[in-house]
Amino acid sequence: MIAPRSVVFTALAISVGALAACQPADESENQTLDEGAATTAESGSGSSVVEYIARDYAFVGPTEIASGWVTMRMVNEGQEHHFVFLTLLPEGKTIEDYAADVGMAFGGAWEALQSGAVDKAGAGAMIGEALPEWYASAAPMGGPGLVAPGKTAQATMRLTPGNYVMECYVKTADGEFHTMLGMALPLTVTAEDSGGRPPRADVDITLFENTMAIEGTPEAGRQTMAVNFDEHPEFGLGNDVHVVRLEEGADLDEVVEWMDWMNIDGLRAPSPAAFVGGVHEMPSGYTAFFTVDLEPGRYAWIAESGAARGMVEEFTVE
Ligand SMILES: [Cu+2]
Repeated sequence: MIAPRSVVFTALAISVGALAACQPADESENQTLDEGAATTAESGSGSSVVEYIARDYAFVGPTEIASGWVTMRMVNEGQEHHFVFLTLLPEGKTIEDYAADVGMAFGGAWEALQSGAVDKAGAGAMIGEALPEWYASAAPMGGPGLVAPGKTAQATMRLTPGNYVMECYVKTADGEFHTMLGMALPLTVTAEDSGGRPPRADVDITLFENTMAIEGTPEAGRQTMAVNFDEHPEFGLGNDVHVVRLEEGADLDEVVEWMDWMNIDGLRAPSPAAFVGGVHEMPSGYTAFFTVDLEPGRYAWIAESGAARGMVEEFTVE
């Protein structure tokens, strides 16, 4: 049984049918990674690595950064899981417009879901109706994935200049989106190039039409994954990849259920397992990277609402 299309989108990731129209003209450059350069994310100029601290509930860090390859590192000093979801706003739109128009659309649907007034399909339809037309020209631009308290998430993206919103829409135990409690920060990406280079990847992941193709086996220690976004969704956005550690007795089905914010307990504290990082979705044709520290044990690659559609795969680190 295939869920109605309106159900399957991640929060703040709906109705971006015109995504192709807002991709940068030099998008093809992005696909040519410099395989010969034995660089790491850290070896570019200082400005290519930007650090944020996530607290319950705020991001602390720069609100203006250089463009090009940028490594965003987020130290989670809070008591709950956090992430950064980056949205490139259309010209002339601000974080205030985003909060008022987009935040309200999701907030309203979430209230209706919680009260039982609508099911997930109904909530999806509500969001579709409430979102402003301009949101179709916004673009998801990655950002470090879910990470447990005390851990650091790191993702590397190629960012074009413009006005962005950084946000975390994990929910508190009371069911409030962190976004609404202060985890939304305006970010200006300037025309100045960061001088950063894409890192070399240990594992290559390609997302295509709700599938996850994984090449390579992660080893213990620091590992970098390349994520190729090859999806061409007709409506809505593509998927993302997060890494969750499965301690003895962890129930992967429970984690899958948790990944969908439209579930009452979805993305809501406490999380059923500890995440170690990942990267959020980008437009089709982009490649992003994320770096994680892996200890021997059982893990899974998992997408957000895509998890329920089978975008989840266990792996073991020896
Ligand atoms: Cu958060």
